[in-house]
Amino acid sequence: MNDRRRQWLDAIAAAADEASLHEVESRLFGKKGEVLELVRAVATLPKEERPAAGKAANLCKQEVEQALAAKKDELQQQALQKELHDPSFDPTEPGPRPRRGSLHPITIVQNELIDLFTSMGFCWQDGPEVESEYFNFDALNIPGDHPARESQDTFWLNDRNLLRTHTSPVQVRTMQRFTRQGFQPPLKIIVPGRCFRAETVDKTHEHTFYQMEGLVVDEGVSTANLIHTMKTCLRVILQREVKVRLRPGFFPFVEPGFELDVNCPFCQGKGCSVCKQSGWIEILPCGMVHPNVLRQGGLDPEEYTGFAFGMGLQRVVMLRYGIDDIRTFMGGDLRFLRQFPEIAR
Ligand code: FA5
Repeated sequence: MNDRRRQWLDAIAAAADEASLHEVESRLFGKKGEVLELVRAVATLPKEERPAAGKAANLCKQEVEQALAAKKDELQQQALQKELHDPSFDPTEPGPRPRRGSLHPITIVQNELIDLFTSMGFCWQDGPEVESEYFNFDALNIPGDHPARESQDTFWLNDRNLLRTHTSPVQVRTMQRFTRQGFQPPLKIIVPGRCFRAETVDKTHEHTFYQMEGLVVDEGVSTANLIHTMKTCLRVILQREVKVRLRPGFFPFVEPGFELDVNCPFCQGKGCSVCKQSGWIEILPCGMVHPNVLRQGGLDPEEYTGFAFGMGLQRVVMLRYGIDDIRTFMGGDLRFLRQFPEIAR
């Protein structure tokens, strides 16, 4: 054992740098390391020899371990000294800068939409996330027993307030404030914001998600205005020319109501797994503002008409970047977030 101990200590002493020391360490202490084999071999000796041999093997192991640790220290110090005395090394130079982080993709698209709509004369409005039953449902022409209330599974709070299920309540809030202050249309607003529904989370549904509401009220506003605005918005956000189609859709606060579909950008309408072979992706519920909603807002539906839309922001972001699972947005995985451009310095 003494010979081998000597050999091991010599091998440690002879290591010229950290890499070769690491090699020696693996040879001695790796899975089939020589030092560990020595300790294990004690068990194969006759019973009466084991205590003495075990003690000697452990002492030897300790000595080799200590020599290894001391050599590691020495080599690290040497490497540091070498670096410090390298004439090209400037200790006053700033270290590598930490990443500044990137905006969340929902924020990126939300900001672009705000820029786009404000450039078209829309004004950005906000509203409370804890909303009253009146603004979330009643003011939007959704009667108490209407099944539409159930289709948006609501997180109720104990005082008949709720977590808003959509951004549409800000339509009536804004119209009321606007008319109370004595203004008359045109009125053009967008409302980006967080919404909440008691939904089972899956690839396309979250309990907390983002919408962007839009509302335009003026004399003579028509479906043609709605289609033009939506096409412009989708072209800018999806960064390509888009074909759209309107299908009837039911929402009590619009009449007529539509589901606006966009020609599938992944297959150019030929049919693929993303669009479920239909060639179209449902992206934007919208419609002409219901007369009762205009009345709730203090406006005369004989005089004014309007359109409204409620875009699911995550869905637009998923289409834009080809993301196929909504849960990645809030999953907290930095590898996902780092794919988006770093914030400029
Ligand atoms: C509404 O919320 C209506 N307020 C939209 C509207 C506004 C219609 C104005 C007409 C006029 P809907 O429940 O379909 O509609 O939701 C709108 C969009 O929000 C959906 O197309 C979808 O993109 C998104 N959305 C709805 N529920 C979820 C959810 N659980 N997770 C993620 N996105 C959702």
